[in-house]
Amino acid sequence: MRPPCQHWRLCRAAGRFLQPSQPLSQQPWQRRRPRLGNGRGLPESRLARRAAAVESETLTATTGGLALEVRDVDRQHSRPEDLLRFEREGFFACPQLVSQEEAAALGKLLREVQSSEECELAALKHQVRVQHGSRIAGKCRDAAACKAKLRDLERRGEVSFFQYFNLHRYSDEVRNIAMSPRLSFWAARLLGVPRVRLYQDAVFMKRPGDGPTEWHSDLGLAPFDTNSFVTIWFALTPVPERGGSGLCFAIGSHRDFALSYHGNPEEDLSGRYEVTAPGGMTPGDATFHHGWTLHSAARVPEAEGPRLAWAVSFIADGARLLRTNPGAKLSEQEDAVSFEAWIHEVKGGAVVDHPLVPLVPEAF
Ligand SMILES: O=C(O)CCC(=O)C(=O)O
Repeated sequence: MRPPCQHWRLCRAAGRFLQPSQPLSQQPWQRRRPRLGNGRGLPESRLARRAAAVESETLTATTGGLALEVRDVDRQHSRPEDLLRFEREGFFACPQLVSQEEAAALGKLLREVQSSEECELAALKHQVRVQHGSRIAGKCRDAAACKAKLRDLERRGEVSFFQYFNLHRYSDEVRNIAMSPRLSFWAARLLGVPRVRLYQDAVFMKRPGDGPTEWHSDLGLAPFDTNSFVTIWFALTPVPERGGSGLCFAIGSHRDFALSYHGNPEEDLSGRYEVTAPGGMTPGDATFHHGWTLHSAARVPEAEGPRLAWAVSFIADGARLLRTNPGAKLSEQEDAVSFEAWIHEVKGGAVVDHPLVPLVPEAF
């Protein structure tokens, strides 16, 4: 039996799903994940050059000693009945998608990259942008200025958790892992498509005292006219069976077409879905969720250390950009960092074929 996960009621507002414990007018309209400054991390030209170089090179998937090839167990665990479950429920748990040793190496690599001055500053700016808006974030030139903007919020326990977006744009090693055969095998299998593109990755660091992850679905924050979007979420630190901060899922919410068709944006969705969490996780365990699946995560208990997770999101190759002014529509979304650098180079309604949304080499 799946353990119930009932820490929040669900409510729908303007397409987002938030904690109704706050008055609706004060809802952040986001999952309160910080956004990265200007969304680029690196200068655009450097980014594009790096992206193009990696796309044209053959990926060996052996990065820093970490080889994420497709294993027999991956094929065995992606039988038609497993894929059907994902299709019906909108998520799927995959114990040891990477082994504990691989998870330790991955965690070490990600921590190294995220702790670079460049990434730390980007994460801090993102946090300021989420909490104070882009105008104020734009004025924060360095880490000290960002921290000063966050200090009072932190004192009041109002800082949400830290996010380090798109580390694959800073590190070829991270990029090779995000685009490895094992991850793309699963992404393509679950979506039922021949090829996928890497859209974004993010390390989510939630410390005791940080906020919860509010109910949301990833596709609501992304500029694609597609339903083919999947996220792989890795635990990099243990998630305890009870009181942990793994993801909770609203079962079947990704195919609740009646809600988007007939629903009322202010509706309280409590009781509409069965809500579940895969329970305790050890580093290397992963969950996959569909782009429309509503998900959330609790705060980290005071007695614990920071919870680290890495999420990698893919879209089907061939997915199109939203037709009408997607940049403007989504520019205040917290995931804008993942598309700001390239969205103006793709026409509305066109197939997304851009080096910053790289096509993953076929893995199987
Ligand atoms: O790790 C979290 O708490 C949030 C993760 C999330 O929202 C996602 O992977 O889409």
